[in-house]
Amino acid sequence: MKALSPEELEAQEEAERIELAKRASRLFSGRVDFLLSAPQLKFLPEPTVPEIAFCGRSNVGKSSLLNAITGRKAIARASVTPGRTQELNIFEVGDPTLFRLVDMPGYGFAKAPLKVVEQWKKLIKTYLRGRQVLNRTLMLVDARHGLKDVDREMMTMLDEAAVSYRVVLTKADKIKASALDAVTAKVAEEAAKHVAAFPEMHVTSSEKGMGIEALRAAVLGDAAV
Ligand SMILES: Nc1nc2c(ncn2[C@@H]2O[C@H](COP(=O)(O)OP(=O)(O)O)[C@@H](O)[C@H]2O)c(=O)[nH]1
Ligand SMILES: [Mg+2]
Repeated sequence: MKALSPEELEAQEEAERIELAKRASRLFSGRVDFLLSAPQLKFLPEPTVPEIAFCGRSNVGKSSLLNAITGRKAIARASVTPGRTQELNIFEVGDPTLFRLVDMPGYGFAKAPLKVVEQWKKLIKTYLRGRQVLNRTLMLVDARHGLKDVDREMMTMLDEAAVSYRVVLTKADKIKASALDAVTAKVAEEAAKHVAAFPEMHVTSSEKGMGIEALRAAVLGDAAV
């Protein structure tokens, strides 16, 4: 077989990217259903298909991003009470189910009692370490705030569990382009020091649809189905 020239290789990669984006858009406009809420690991479904988890601080925009990726208005019920959801919410994509999306409980809300925080950490740690079908995690970071210590702690937890993750900046529409560039560079620089973090960053706005198409394709690629 003849080796491809750099130009041919690039064209081929571009064609693959477009194909993946098309497939992702088709898939997400098909069946996406809420399956269950698991307050404890024993309530999780059988690990029969790959899972992609969404994690981040309360109010970072997890539910909104899930809605945007799946193109639904309220599948993940963008919550009004920060930190109320202390459960793993599972969604299924495809018919028959090809993979699952897992909305993880948010962290970093100020008023949570220590006991709740400890329970949260235990649930998340056990899930991250033990879930063999977990293919990738999306680590959401509010573009206005950048990384907080609770995010760093989460990233270290992911590093230790050897779960690779994509850093996704959310609410990009809320700040100026120059500020967004600065935050993106700063977060990317710090993410580069985490072994399990992807070098590629995602800058998104669920509100404006920015970065959603690319993230959708990335999620499908990560699910590897
Ligand atoms: N302007 C803007 N607001 C957003 C965006 N994503 C989420 N929000 C708002 O941020 C708040 C928290 O969002 P939610 O998805 O419930 O966060 P969660 O707690 O992480 O699930 C809600 O008021 C959303 O409307 C975004 O991309 N742009
Ligand atoms: Mg939510």
